[in-house]
Amino acid sequence: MATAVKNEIEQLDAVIVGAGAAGLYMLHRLRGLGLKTTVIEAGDGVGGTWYWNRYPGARCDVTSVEYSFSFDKQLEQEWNWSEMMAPQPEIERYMNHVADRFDLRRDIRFSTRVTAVNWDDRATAWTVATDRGDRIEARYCIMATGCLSSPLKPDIKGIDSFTGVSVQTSMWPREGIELEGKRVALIGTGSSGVQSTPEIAKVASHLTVFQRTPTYTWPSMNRPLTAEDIAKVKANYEKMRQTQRSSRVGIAGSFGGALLEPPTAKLLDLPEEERRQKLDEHGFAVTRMFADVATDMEANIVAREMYAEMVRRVVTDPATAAALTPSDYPIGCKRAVVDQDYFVTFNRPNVKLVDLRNEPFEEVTEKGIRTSTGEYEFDVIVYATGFDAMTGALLNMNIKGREGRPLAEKWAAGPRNYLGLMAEGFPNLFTITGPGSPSVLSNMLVSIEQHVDWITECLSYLGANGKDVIEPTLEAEDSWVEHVNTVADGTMYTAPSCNSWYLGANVPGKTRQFMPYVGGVGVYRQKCDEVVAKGYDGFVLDTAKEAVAV
Ligand code: NA7
Repeated sequence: MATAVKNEIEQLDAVIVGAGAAGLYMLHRLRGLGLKTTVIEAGDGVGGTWYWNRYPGARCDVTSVEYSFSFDKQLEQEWNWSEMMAPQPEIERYMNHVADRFDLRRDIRFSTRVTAVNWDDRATAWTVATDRGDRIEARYCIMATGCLSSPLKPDIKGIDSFTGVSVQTSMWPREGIELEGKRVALIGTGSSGVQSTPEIAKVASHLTVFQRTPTYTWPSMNRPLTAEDIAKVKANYEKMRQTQRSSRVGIAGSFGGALLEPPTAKLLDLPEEERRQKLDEHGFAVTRMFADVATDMEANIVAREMYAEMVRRVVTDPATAAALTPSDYPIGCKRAVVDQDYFVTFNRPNVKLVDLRNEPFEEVTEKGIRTSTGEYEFDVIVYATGFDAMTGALLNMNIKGREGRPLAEKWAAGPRNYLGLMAEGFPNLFTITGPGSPSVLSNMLVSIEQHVDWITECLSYLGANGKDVIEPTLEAEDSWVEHVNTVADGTMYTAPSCNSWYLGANVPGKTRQFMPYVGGVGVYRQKCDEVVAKGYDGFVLDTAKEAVAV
């Protein structure tokens, strides 16, 4: 695509990258401060995750009423969620409603990608360049780029030679993909693969699921919301929001939607007979009902056996059931997947599981996929192969801080920052739900609002105190990184047998480091607030340098 080159440098107060939930709310708040702001968005619409991930079955795993903005009481009252866990089109509609309601679109540059972000010490500002020729100088730069927004396409030999339709779940076209009556391959059994499997199986003539690692997935409690449910929620929003903000994962447990606080009972305390009874009574959910499953490997192994028993109860073919059962990593290592009818789908005559551990890929061919046992022919190949999580989008933007130091260099051995919000050497650059914050371990909307509010208060404080620059000290950053690592140690998230995108383990060559903050949403909020109460403890606040004549 030819790009227009604009010579002049635009002068603004702030640039926000990304028009998902974080970018939209950030823009709204910065307007409130009177800052001249632009949002740069790669897509041609708003919604971020909910703009890109249009695959069949895409659905939020948090209760819709809780996965919503709290900043405007009228917005809360006028929007009606139709299901307990909203499907992608409904969340995308909600994001569009927010954009229109607060008149946000006029400050968003759509279909535009950031190509470089450079700190200019003399100007005390960031220069942001885009693929459409924009050059913007702004004092503040806010990355609202999301945690799961840099898609990974697997490195399989011959991947471009397939003559049918190839599609990634995270780049599903708005006009959809014709799957009716087609022979479909699905690669990947994380959340995206698990959610799309039952939906594709319903319409495809045949679905072949290629699995490298089986997944722990729990049945969703989704159901339509009644008028009574909605009325109850609307009468109680305020209390629900308070509970969310001080909770562990940003969820208040509306309609029993999630475990509000960790369980306390121990699985190992239960005699065998009672374990059986609990399994009969609660099914898969039993494996998430006991405290020691998250902390004691012995309990975790017992829970895994119970999980395997449940898979055997649902999946009729014993070999398929065995292949679908995780065995070599603990429950609680990866993000819990929530599904609707995943395992039972493998009982359909038009669905086949290929276990890549027994039958590895050899190549993608013109007609389909060849494994070590033969060639399968397809009309469509769907890649549900995940993301370069948490750091991918940030590192792809070519960010250079003080003295031209690339963020990629600073983070070569894993992300380092203070409070997940700012990194030393990168003044006035904020990351919303960055690594080192609860982010993906929480209800994202709650964590997004907390970060946006914190940043807004910070910029307002700088203005009120005649300051122009904020940057964390190296000491504050080091001690935060150490704290993030310490709280993750000893959890199932960092067990030696655990390989997750939280650890960067899904990206070849990425340093193994647990990226989100396990300490909990409430605890984290308190820590951020304490930093503010102590006059931005751990940060250096400064005034802009005089511009030097060239
Ligand atoms: P995930 O959870 O990272 O899942 C990606 C899946 O793709 C996973 O099963 C991978 O297997 C598989 N994969 C990746 N590369 C390959 C290759 N080369 N061959 C075979 N299989 C492969 O991404 P999702 O999009 O499903 O979910 C991400 C988050 O979005 C999710 O946690 C929710 O928070 C929403 P592996 O496990 O690496 O063996």
